[in-house]
Amino acid sequence: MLENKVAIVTGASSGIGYATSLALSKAGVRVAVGARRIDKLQELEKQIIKNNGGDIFVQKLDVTTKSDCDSFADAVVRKWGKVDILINNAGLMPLSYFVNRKVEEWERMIDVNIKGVLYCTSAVIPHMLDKKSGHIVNVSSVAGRIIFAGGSVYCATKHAITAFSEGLRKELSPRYNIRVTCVEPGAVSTELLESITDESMAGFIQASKSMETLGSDDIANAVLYAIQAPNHVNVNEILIRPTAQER
Ligand code: NJP
Repeated sequence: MLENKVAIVTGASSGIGYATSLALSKAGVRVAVGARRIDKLQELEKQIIKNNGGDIFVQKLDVTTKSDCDSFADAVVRKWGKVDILINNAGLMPLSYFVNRKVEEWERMIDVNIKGVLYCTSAVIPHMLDKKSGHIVNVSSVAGRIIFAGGSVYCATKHAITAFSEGLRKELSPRYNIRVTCVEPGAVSTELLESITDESMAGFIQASKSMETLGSDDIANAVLYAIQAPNHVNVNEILIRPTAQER
């Protein structure tokens, strides 16, 4: 049922975005992948072509630049005539204690984790409204549900995405047949921890690394579950933790 659907995946150059792009392509979806590291996207392109000869569109995308998001969506529509699915996945998590005043990192999180999601959603909305169908998947976090010390700003950005997803659902699903899913992963083994520069988070990093975490494929499967559901089924929220994770 996903054959020939068109999906945009942001932050597709590593981790969850990379795995989700592969999984979507395997299911027959034409994937348009965006991120800043074009070399990584080209590796993904090679892998998709080698694995299943799937259709893929690669374009550099910085989600903090609204014009980049608009031109990405426009290019996809020019190529394939539509956008069925948007996976708002790009994000970063430079955790820090607030007293350490890592202002530039707060700003980057707000720009990527919140504004990037708004810009990309805004870029695809006109195309989905036109055909009265679509599916927007926002990758939030368990940090969009709970709050922990050292995560005040990250948790704030992810709470914003959880709230935005529910607002969007209320506005778009009943009126325009556009489904909205908020995926909230716990610890997943990816490059995400590498953005942490605050040395006082060493204990958090150690604890995360010593636990049996989820793999990116586990989240890709959750995304597939939501988008494969029949059109009358709106899977709104998926919270998924490693069994070993308490918080
Ligand atoms: O992390 P990572 P994940 N414009 O670092 C991209 C959430 N999450 O897969 O631009 C465009 O491997 C970056 O691409 P590049 C998390 O909050 C995770 O774990 O080339 N893209 C890369 O592809 C995030 O929302 C865990 O550097 C930008 C991607 O983002 C999502 O999962 C737990 C960009 C990050 O890939 C994927 O993260 C959780 C920009 N300006 C939530 N800036 C977890 N891993 O434990 C960054 O609760 N990217």
